[in-house]
Amino acid sequence: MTLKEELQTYLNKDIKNSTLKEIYDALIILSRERMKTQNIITGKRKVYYISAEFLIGKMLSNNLINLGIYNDVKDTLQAEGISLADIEELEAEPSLGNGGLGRLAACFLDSLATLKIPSAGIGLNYHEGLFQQFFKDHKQDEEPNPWISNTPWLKETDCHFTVPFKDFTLISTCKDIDILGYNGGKIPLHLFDLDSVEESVIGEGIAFDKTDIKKNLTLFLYPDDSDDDGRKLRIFQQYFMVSNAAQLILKECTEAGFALNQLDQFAAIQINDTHPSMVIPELIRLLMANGIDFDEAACIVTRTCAYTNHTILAEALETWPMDYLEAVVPLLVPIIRKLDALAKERYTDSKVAIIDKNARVHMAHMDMHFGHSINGVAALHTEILKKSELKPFYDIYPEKFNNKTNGITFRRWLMGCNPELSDWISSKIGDDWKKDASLLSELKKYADDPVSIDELQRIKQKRKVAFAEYLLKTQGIKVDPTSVFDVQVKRLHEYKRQQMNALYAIYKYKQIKAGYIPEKPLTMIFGAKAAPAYTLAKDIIHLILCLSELVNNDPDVNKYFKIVMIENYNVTKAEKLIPAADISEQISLASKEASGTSNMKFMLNGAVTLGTLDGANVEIADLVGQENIYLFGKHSDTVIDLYAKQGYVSKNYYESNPVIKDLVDFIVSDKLLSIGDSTNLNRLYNELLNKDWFMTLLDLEDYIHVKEHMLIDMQEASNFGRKMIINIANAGFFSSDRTIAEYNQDIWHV
Ligand code: 26Q
Repeated sequence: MTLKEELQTYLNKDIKNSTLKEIYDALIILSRERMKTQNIITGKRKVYYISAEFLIGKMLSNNLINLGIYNDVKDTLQAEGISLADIEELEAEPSLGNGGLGRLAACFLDSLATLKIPSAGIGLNYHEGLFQQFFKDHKQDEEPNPWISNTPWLKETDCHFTVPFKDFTLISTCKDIDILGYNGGKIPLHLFDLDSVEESVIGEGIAFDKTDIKKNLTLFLYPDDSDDDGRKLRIFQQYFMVSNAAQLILKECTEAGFALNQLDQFAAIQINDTHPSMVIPELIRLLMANGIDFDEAACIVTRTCAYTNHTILAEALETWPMDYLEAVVPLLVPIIRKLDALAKERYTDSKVAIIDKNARVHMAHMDMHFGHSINGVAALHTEILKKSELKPFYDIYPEKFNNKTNGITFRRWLMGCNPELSDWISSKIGDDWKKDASLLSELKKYADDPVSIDELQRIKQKRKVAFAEYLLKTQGIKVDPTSVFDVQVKRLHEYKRQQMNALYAIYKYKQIKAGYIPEKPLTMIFGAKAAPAYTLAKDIIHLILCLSELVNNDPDVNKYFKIVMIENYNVTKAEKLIPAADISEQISLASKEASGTSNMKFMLNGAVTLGTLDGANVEIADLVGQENIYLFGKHSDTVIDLYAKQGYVSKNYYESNPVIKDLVDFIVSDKLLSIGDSTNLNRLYNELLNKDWFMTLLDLEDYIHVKEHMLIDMQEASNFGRKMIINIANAGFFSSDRTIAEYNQDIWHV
């Protein structure tokens, strides 16, 4: 049977007489049937990747790619005048993540399956996920993000566990999503949930009754933790996740024929940041309940668990007050106290204590004492962990520290989102790069070939036209597809310095107003969600939206310059935008961005990085060479030194540099105040002037200078095209297949 015939059997009619929804449904059945025949990847030893987030994105195209029928499906539909892209619109994007850490977990599952490593992901099935972002009055508005009814991939299972909290126990359910490997085979993503959860407890926006745990437990990812109930709810969620994980792992250990004291021979558990850290005491508790004594249980668990750190920001390293733990998970309290006592017996330095003098439990400290591996996510990040942030731990456990530079799956971030570029690469160097990404380096020989450069730029141009159409359709904003697409998309955080980019936008606006018309028009594109309680992040969004209103409606300016903020930036939008980007903005304050992964996606799609020497940008720069990346700003050691000496005073930069003063003052100019809200704009203005904790003004002048230089270079298309090819040719290192192979070799040994 041909694919067309097969589809028509499921449709019960011709493709051309079917609606998009009918074709979508038929494609889902077809994929599911094929997925059923794929074997679950099994073996003697198994990796469990526990994570609060799995930002997996839509699955249909990805599944078709990994089943090896994507092109066949696309061509079959195309022959009937139907675009697969239109069909994809019908699938909801699972809302199970927030940013880099969650998307990394999703890329890792794809690579685990592709490398045929027996493994499973374990997380929670948030019904409303991360909030949906809307813009209203130039501000972020938050709404629930229901996605489950529009995804066909969640499978019911008959797996249930009993989770004991202080005042009640809950019976879990488990929904699975199959993750396919590129060469066949599949692994499960287990998403634990509760049958009693009720959307009806949600009131205005994303507000809800935080105390009704049975109804709210798996409603939202990262519920507001600005009050006690919110913080406790997060502990409820975390414990629910890890207790289910621990019970499942022990059950599978036994079923695989291992005794529980052989757990470390059967399982390798990766703790994705500190959100799943309570799996350590929970496993010890369960092992003890099975007759293993505490000391032995602690040793077994230490050999089984490994911890990944994703951030250097102290405020993101979770610490929980002991009395919260008493109130939510009292069964863990004696175990955590014993672990703390053991650690204190071994090491007297108070900096490495699990429970500090304020009776707060440092989750990462528990991971580092009672896990066998501690890894950072890019070379610079791991070095900073060793030298400063986690130095006391490096001093006692140097052998535990290792680096695993992040990666991305090329199935989604090239073959799926940019099929034309993918085909072009294959036309140059053959198909083998799809299985061995390092082969992309063979593209280097085309870097000076004018025909290849021209072909590549035509592909980029098509993506830009397509994105411009999408933007018009979805947000009613018209942009010039021949303009430079300058893109910064990531969670909104001061350290990522979207505010610095916004100050550049003010600079450009003023330049054009003063008659300095750019040779090539510029479109600045932002996309970011701010945590709902992060006031300053929301002020920055407000500034960007006000600037967008001002610039896009000024007839002197809008022919040459526009500013767009993508509403509700997510994986689906990233897949459309990243292939269309010319400039990849990676402008975090050096030392603060652990790795970044969008930097890798942009590079792979032929955008050139404008960035600081931070996170994985350092490795990108090493790979492509100085002439193929635009670097600016102070280096991480200078920044770390400034923090240590409290040597940065933003006002000095403001007062001594008239250009900087002029740009910052514009935030509270009449022009902007007539568009925006004076409370928000003044707060941001005062912050930049009087605090500016992430040193925006430190690098602003250099940033403007280098960005202007980059824009001038872009006027010479062939020279810039060379840089694009060199970037793609060097992106192979950033395949998550490489990253996962390293985790396996150094940490998991499966
Ligand atoms: C902590 C405490 C209370 C509430 C929330 C949190 C919290 C939530 C999410 C802390 C951290 C996160 C997410 C962090 C994250 O996404 N980190 C990113 O991880 C990527 C993958 O390693 C890196 O590339 C990025 O550099 C890093 O920012």
